Amino acid sequence: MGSGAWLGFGLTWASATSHHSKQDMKPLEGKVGLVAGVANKRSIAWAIAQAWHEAGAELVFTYQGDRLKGNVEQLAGTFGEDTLMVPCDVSSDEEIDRAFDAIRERHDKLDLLLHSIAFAPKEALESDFIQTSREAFRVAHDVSAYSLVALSRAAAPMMSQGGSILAMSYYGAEKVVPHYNVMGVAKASLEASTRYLAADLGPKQIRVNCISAGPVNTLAARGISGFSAMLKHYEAHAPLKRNVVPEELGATGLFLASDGAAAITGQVIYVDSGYQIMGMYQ
Ligand code: NAD
Ligand code: 0WE
Repeated sequence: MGSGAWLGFGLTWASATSHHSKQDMKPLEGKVGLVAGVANKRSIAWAIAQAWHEAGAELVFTYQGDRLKGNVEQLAGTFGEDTLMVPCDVSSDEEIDRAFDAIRERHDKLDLLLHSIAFAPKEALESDFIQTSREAFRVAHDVSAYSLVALSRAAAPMMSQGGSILAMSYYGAEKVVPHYNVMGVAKASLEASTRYLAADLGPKQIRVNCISAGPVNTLAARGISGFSAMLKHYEAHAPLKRNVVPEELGATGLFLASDGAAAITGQVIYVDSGYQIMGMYQ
């Protein structure tokens, strides 16, 4: 009989014998997570942070710069006044080093890392892909893909009990999506980086996965011309005939961080109402 077997008095064996049994614990109790990419309450990073927090994780937040400091303080502050928030522009090695110095001062280990960061210069998302400048290509790949490698390298030595690294991708990594352009190429690099990192870090029981999300109305999506048409397109053509909601990205982010996903690494999990399976539209 398992340790969770019914004993007949409203108690399981585990809860009768321990105040902190595994059965009573939230799935991420005792875990420490780093969340990179909260800009505001609509951010996908915030949805996943809320799911991780509700599951019992203690979270640290990094933000891009002073412009977003207030937003992150207001949101993450609701998790407790002592929640650690550190600036980290991921295009700077020095800022990444400084951020991890601050994290090591507070925490002696890390279990979870969320990378929810992307940027390409606006003009690269407006003209044809063939017009992409050397500089726009460099910036898109630096901020949106290389940063996962850099953050993983900094985080891994703190993940001494294993860990889960999660990054956000999009369908434009594998198929041409008009105007997504160099961001699609950078997402392809992010997904390939996920596989190579998973291979490097697997022996340390650190898992690395991507969620490929359907379109969500966030700051990064706002101002993309034709974005509301894209939401309508998914509603019309995705198998589930609706768009994804941020809570669903939170739930999958929690699953991938939890023991339920203990043997899943190097994968891209689609949270897109099934859109990715379609080859022609009905
Ligand atoms: P968002 O604008 O809320 O988040 C993007 C984040 O990237 C912001 O917090 C911004 O500060 C950060 N960032 C950009 N450049 C940075 C830098 N140099 N250093 C540090 N941080 C930097 O938008 P979002 O939609 O939540 O985007 C989060 C992730 O989800 C991105 O990787 C995006 O590609 C991905 N994604 C978004 C959608 C969508 O439709 N919104 C769909 C699939 C995947
Ligand atoms: O990854 C993204 C968008 C990321 C993004 C957004 C911006 C807007 C502001 C990266 N760089 C910038 N640069 C800016 O100056 N998504 C998955 C959302 C998105 O963006 C699109 C999409 C979708 C979906 C752009 C064109 C077509 C589809």
